[in-house]
Amino acid sequence: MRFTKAIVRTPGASMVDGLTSAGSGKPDYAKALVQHAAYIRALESCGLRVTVLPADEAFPDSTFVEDPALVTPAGAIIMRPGAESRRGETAAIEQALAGFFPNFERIVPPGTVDAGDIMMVGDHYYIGLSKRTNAEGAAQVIAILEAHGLTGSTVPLKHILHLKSAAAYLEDRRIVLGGELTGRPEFSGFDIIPVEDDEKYAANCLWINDRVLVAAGFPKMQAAIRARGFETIPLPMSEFRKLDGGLSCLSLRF
Ligand code: CIR
Repeated sequence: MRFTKAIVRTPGASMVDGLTSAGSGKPDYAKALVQHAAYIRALESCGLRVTVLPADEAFPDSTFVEDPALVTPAGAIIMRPGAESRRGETAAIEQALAGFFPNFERIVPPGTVDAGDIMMVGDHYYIGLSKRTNAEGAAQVIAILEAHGLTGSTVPLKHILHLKSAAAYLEDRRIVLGGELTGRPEFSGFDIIPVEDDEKYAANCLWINDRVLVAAGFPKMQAAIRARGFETIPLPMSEFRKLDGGLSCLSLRF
């Protein structure tokens, strides 16, 4: 598969009030803007045309555009975010996607889903059951996928925020797995690239058109991905990490 487009949203100054469990302090907004700009340049260097949405101060976590929508080759699904403070992000993301997708499916109550819990593996979608994504929401996603000839299955999670906090699919059956996902039977048929415990954060890397964006400062992860023949693009992510955000969270790719 090849991606041609991406949507991102500039972080707002209100990001300092974003949700977090990291316990590493508030992000430095000026630094976050610089890191975000580098992220956009990296997407462009992978051949993507990037739509940059303006900061939305009303929603401190709105720079994490991956969560409020799932974009599949069969169309877009508007999520119902698990965190109350993020629910209102969906209206603006739907508006942004309307330029690219003619109609939408929607997750409805009592379902909740953050698309950071959804990992696309070809025509199959793994859906993490987390504090944000409940079984009802996952069942709705699977029903929508199946109506379009795609499939989905669930992966119960214990501690991580989202499925993709600890996993990334690098195409051709290669999958990066760390933390509580290490050794999980759901992924036994894959070519696993393990993440060492002291580099857990780096599991959230991002395959784009045969290059892989990797958080800077994780040399073992970078070496492991390079050893598979990929060119890697290291990106500083410290300020988004303070909000539990990773590389995939910052864009919608299609
Ligand atoms: C949140 O807790 O919702 C944000 N602070 C971080 C979201 C990260 N998104 C992702 O992993 N897909």
